Amino acid sequence: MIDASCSIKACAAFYGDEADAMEAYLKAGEKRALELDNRGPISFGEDGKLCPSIREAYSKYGFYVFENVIDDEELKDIEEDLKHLRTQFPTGPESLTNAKGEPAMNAESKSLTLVWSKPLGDPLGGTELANGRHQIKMFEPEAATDAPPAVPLILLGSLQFSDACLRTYAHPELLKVAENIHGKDFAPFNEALFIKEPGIGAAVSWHQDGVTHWDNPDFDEDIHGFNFMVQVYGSTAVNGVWVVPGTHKVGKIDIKELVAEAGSERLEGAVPIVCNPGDAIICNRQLLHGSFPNCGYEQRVTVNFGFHRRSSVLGTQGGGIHSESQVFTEEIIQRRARSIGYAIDARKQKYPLETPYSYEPFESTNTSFVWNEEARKDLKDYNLEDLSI
Ligand SMILES: O=C(O)CCC(=O)C(=O)O
Repeated sequence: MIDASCSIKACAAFYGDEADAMEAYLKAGEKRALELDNRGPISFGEDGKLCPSIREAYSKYGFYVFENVIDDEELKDIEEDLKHLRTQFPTGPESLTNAKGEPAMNAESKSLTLVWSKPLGDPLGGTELANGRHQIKMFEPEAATDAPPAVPLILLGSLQFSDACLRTYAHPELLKVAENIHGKDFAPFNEALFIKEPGIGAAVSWHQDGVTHWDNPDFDEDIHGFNFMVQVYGSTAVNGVWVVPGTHKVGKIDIKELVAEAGSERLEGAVPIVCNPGDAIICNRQLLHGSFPNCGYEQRVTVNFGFHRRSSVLGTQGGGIHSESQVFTEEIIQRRARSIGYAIDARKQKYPLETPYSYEPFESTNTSFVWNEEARKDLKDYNLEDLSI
């Protein structure tokens, strides 16, 4: 595991009078996280079912760390792709060109593609953005004077910008996990990168992701789906997502009350997701989670992609966070699922010896996809139809 002890000290120092409390919180959380019985390789029984102990631990805690999912070759592929993608970023939130003055990767996008923040800021906390689900503002430490004025925190619709992320999206074992949790006709949700550079990476205030089904009479722990969080550089107590285990089962949480009870944003019982490069976390979208600004020395980039149970989205009025609110019809879901079809073929082209995942909604309708230049055009702005619930 990454040794984050220097980062923990450095991070705590940003918290002034509360430095000691922050250091103790980070250390205790890291220790508790490593004591949980919710990590190990992805494992299926002969019947193709996810190993029951994994399913039980995921259900108990609301997250599970799948270790060593992405091998070194694929990790390198992602790293190189992301390195290139960075050179295509606009120079700032208002810019349409990259550092070389060329059109930025999102210059012609109609959909929202980049969420920016001031360095070490918390752009969503305490605002009405995203349906006000980030109820409190996290402490925003002072970044170094030479930090850039704005830093990218979230890149949305990532599959149209990174072939490597597209290929990882079709990782056969991860899609088999999705099938186990949500059934063979599981539906997509959205895809994003979370970018947390050391010394500048912004916070994502405590929140639960779901917005539409809290009062649904059929409410259950899986009704708002889950995200896979593939870690490119690993994840630590300082730069990682923190979660409050078990909160995915209790309904909508009053976060302000929890903060008042804790006396600070250091929520009681929370643990960081601590893991190595190449690990992939499954994280329930109802789980209370968030991340502190990255005041440490290690970077984190999460390749995020989520899936839903089809019945959670079919006929549902979208939550309007990741896309304009509309009722999700079978046609919209099928069209949005082309990302899965293109990804499976893109992966097949790169890893011809691997057995590709077979997605039942395409098999049963005899639908096939080829990843080529036409397909690339077809994926442009695909995230306008993210199945946001
Ligand atoms: O990666 C992070 O810091 C936050 C992730 C998150 O909030 C999410 O995936 O919903």
